[in-house]
Amino acid sequence: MKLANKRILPLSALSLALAAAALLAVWTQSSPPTEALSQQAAVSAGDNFFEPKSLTVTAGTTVVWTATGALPHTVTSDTGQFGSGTLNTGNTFQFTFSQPGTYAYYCQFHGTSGGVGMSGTVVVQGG
Ligand SMILES: [Cu+2]
Repeated sequence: MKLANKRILPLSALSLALAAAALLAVWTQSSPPTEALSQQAAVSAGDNFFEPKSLTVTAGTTVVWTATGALPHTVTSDTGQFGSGTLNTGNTFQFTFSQPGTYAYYCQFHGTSGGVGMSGTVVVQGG
């Protein structure tokens, strides 16, 4: 049995080294470059509200709206800076906010500009 043990030990050490090398390779490949990191935030468009109604993000964040209700909705900027068109259930719309400020929007079917009815705001803070 002693001879058998001596043969197994080096093999086990080699297996461990190979496993460690494999793990390191996977870890290295799955680490994204720092400059490619981007922030995302999510808003859902329900019937008939945006959740969260007010969202605060840092500049450079991409906000993704998802239609989660049964009714069609839109994500329409009060000032015309962005507009989704009609979103049916499961559809998404995204917009990247690069400049700090407060961005008001509404649903064309269930609200109007100025925060009336189905509406929301995205507050963008300096990165
Ligand atoms: Cu709506």
